[in-house]
Amino acid sequence: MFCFQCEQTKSRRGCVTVGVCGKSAQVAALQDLLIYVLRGLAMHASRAMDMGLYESADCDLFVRKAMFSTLTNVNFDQDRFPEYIRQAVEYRDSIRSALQKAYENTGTPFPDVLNQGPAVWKPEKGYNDLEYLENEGHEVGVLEDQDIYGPDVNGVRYMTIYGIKGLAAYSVHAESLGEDDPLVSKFILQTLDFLETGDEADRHDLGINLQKALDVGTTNLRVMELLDRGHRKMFGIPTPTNVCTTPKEGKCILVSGHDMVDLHLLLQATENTGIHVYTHGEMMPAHMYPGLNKFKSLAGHFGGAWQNQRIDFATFPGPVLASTNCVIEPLKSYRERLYTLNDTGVHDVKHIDLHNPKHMASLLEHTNSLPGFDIKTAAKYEDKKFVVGFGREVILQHAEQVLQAVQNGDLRRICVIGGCDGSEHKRNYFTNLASSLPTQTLILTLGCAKYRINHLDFGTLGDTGIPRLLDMGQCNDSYGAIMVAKELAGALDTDINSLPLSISLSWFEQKAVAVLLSLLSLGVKNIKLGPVMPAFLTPGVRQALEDTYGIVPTDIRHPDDDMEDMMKGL
Ligand code: FS2
Ligand code: SF4
Repeated sequence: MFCFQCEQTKSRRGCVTVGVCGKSAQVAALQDLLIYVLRGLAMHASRAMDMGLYESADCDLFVRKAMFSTLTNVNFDQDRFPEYIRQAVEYRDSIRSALQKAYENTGTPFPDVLNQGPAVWKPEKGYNDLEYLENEGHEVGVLEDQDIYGPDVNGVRYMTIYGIKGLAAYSVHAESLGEDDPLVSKFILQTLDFLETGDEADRHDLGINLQKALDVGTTNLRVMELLDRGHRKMFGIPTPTNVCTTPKEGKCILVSGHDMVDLHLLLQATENTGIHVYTHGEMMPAHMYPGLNKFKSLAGHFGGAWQNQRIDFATFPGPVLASTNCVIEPLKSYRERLYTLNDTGVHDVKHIDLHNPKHMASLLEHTNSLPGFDIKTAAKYEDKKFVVGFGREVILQHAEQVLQAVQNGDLRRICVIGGCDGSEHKRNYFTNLASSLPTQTLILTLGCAKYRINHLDFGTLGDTGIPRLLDMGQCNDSYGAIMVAKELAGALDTDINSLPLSISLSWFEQKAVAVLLSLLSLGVKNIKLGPVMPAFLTPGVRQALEDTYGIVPTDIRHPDDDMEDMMKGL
C-alpha cells in the first residue's frame, strides 16, 4: 500500500504497510481500486454529457458517496468495498452502452481511449475474492501514477483528487439536506476524466494541474454555500447557545461525526421516550440550531474531539453512532455498542440506516437494555461552559461594532484558528498560538480544531461585550467564515487580503484540503498551514505555493513567532 492523503501519514512521507489511522493494506488497495474504477466511470460520463446522453442523478450521488467512503477515518470495512466497486462498474457500463449505441448510429468509431485502463477494467474473478481485488488495487495506486507523471505533478494531481473527495463529502451532506446542484457532479466527473484522458501535454503540466486544483476550490465554495443553505433551511439560523456537558440521569445515545440529518431523525424518535441524546466531537454545533435544540431529548455534549473517542466511547453507558468521520477501530469494550451510518464503516460493527424504522426500533431497544447514566456517575462530569452558535449572521450583526473597534485600535486583528484536530502532541501549537494573541484580537474557530482552544477563557473584546472566541460551527461551516471576511471587506471597500485578518489552518484530512483550495481560489494570501505540510506536495510545489500565495508551514516550535507574524499581517 501507499497512502499519503492525510496529515498524520507515516514519517511525513506515506503509510506503506498499515495506515497510522489503522487502515489495512487491503482496505487501502480496495479504496485505490474504487477510485480507479470511478475514473473509468468519469471518462464515459464526461463524454456522455457532451453528447447530451447523461442523465443520472443516482449515479451522481453514488460517485460522491463512493468518494466519501475513501476519506480518512470514514470506512475501514473491507467487506463494503466490493459493492462500491461493483456499482461503479455497473454505472460505467450502462453509460458505456448508451455511448456505444450513439457512436454506432452516427457511424463514428468508438474512442480508443475508452478501450483501455479504467474504462474497461472488470473483475475477472468476480467481486467475492477480496485477495484478488486487493491485488488489482495494488496495481493502480499513487506510486503507479508517480512513475508516469513524476512527483511534482503527481502530488498536485492527488491534491485535486483529495480536494474532490472533500467536496464530495460536503456535497453528500448538502444533498441530504435537500440542496444539490448538478454542476457539482459535472465538475467532479469532468475533472476525473481530465486526469485520465485530458490532453497529454496538459496532464503533465504543473501550472495546468495547479489550476485544476484551484477549480476544485471554486466548486467547493458552491458546495459549501449549498450546505450552509441546507442547514439553515432545515434547522434555522444558528444562535449563541450554552452547551451542557453534565450528563443527565437516564438512558442515552451518543452521536459523533457531522450528519445533522441523522441527529434530527434520532431526536424525533427519542423525544418523550426518556432517552437522552448527546453529541460528540464535530456534532457539538448541533446545539446552535433552533430546529435541533428545541428537542428535549438533546441533552448535552459528551467528550472531546474525535481522537479521544476510545476513552469517551468506552465510558459512555449507551450506544454510540458514528455518522461520518472521524471514526477509528473500536476497543473491544464498546465495539458491540458502536454503530456506523451512511458511508462510514468498521469491519464487524453494526451498520444501520436511521431512515429505516426497524433499524431505529432496534437501536432504541438496545439503548434501553444498556445502563445509561446514574445520578452518581453523571455528577462526576463538570460543566465545561462551551458556547457555540456564532454563525455568520450573528457575527455580521456586530459588523459595525467590529469595524468601529478596528478603526479606534481596540481590535488589531481577527484570527481564524480552525480546521481539524488530531492526536499528535504538536497540535498543542494551536493552543499556544491562541493563548499568545494580544487581547485586542478576535478568534474565529470552527471544525474539531476548536477543541484545542475552547476550554480557555479569552474574555471579551474591550468593552464591546463580544466574546473574543467565536465558535462558528463544524468544519462543514467554513463557508460562514469566508462570508464574514467577504462582507467585512465589502463594508471597508477593500479585498480580503487587505483586512486585518490572519488564518492559521489546522489540517488533517481531505475536507480541509478542499477548504484550503477554496481559500486559494479566492486569492487569500499568507495562510499558515499546519501542524505539518501535506506529504503529497513536493518541496518544489510547496515553494511555488509559498511564492504565489504566501502559504507557509506553522512554526510548531515557536507559536509566539507565528503570533507576531500574524499581528504584522505576514
Ligand atoms: Fe474533524 Fe475528522 Fe470535520 Fe475532519 S472530526 S478531522 O474528518 O471533518 O474536521
Ligand atoms: Fe496513512 Fe492517512 Fe492514508 Fe490513513 S489516511 S493510511 S493515516 S495517509
